[in-house]
Amino acid sequence: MVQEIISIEGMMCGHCQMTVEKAIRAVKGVQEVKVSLDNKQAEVSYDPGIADPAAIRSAVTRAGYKVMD
Ligand SMILES: [Cu+2]
Repeated sequence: MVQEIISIEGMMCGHCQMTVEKAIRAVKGVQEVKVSLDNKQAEVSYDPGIADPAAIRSAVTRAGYKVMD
């Protein structure tokens, strides 16, 4: 399992936080997601054999938010 922290821009409220969390959780291979509105980041644990970091980032983008790294 790989753990990664992704910086995300554009989250304004708890709804945004939930939207991002859901979007990342829907990526195949993602085990655990914790999105922090205050820190503007997502802590993601995933199986690197199944999920790839690009898929996680594009899920955030597709949800309407911006990945900062
Ligand atoms: Cu919001």
